[in-house]
Amino acid sequence: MKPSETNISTREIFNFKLLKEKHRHLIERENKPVCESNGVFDRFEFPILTAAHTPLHWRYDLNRQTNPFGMERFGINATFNPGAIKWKDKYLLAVRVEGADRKSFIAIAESPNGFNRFEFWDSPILIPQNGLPDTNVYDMRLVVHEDGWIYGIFCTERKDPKAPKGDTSSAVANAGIVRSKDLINWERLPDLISNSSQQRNVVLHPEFVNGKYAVYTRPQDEFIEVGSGGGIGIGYIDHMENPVVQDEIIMHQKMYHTIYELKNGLGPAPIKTREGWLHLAHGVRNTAAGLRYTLYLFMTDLQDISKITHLPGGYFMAPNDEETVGDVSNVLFSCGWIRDEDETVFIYYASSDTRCHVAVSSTERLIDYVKNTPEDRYSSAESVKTVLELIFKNKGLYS
Ligand code: M1P
Repeated sequence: MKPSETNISTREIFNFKLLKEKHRHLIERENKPVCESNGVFDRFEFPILTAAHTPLHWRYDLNRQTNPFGMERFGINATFNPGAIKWKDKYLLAVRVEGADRKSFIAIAESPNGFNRFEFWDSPILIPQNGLPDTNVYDMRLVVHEDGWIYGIFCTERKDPKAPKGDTSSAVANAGIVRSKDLINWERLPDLISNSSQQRNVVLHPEFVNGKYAVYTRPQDEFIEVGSGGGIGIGYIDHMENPVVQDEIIMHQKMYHTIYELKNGLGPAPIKTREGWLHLAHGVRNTAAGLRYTLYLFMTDLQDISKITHLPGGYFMAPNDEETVGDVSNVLFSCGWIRDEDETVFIYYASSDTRCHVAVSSTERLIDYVKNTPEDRYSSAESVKTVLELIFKNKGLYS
């Protein structure tokens, strides 16, 4: 029977109380780890944040008089690519929230334990504008720097002023910078000044290096294509109030027939361990079905932070089951992780530009992974040799 054939009007069916109960139920849902057979990390049963987790008062006019049909007034399309920090004993994510209008904004969500009951703060962050208004902002990496500020570096996207008439899609990406002491009041600094026409995936290193700020960059020639300059870069800044990147070099180049053949970019700021700085990044390759984004790990030297000391071959994490499908399918992307006091590492990642997940590991497990996973040897024959070495090592240990 169609609703119009019943005697009950939509107005009578709509029930704000029920809507609130369902929303609360979703936020308080249990979330258990799912043991992976690879021994490196454990995923969790459910995504930790989806569009449906966003507060009802962001989406609905909750006044029956002005919203008699109980319509959503502001649609939310997705929640993804969160930055992360532990702050005052709470696990905080700076989430990329994308409206139905395609504009992204950043909102903080908080959990008491790092793996469930993530709940958005009352309102999203209103990022102050500098000279050139942002059209779109996304992918904020949060870093507590040793200078005492919490920095948020994000991508700011604007229409390309050089786009020919009629070209309504060419854009310019750069790194926008804000800082705060309380995550509520944000100061906008000038955008990154570098030699590249575009930058994305810019991440601040948490410590000074020879008295300077160090930034990981990803110079690119075009908005999507990195072109000739691709790779994860590193450069140095004297003062964040005038963020001019000096001495930028590429420390991890994209490479033929690897998981980062087309492009790569750093995820969150690195974690300092006794063995070196642990890095999480994404690598992109092309397939007949479109781009495939996977996550990989590497380690850099404690003294020379531009020197890679360990680079396991292949991906660390790839889209799995439900994760393969979404607005931009076949994508895993990460901007945040938290190393806890007991050395648990919460890895926050998003799947297919749609939803946020967590996987759990530990500093020890990740160090073991980067040190003992064989490197990519760049050909099928060499990969077979890697397998043969393991088979030989295991002789007598199986069956
Ligand atoms: O759609 C996948 C990702 O594409 C961009 O990342 P990158 O520049 O590294 O390719 C970003 O728009 C990112 O937000 C998005 O998840």
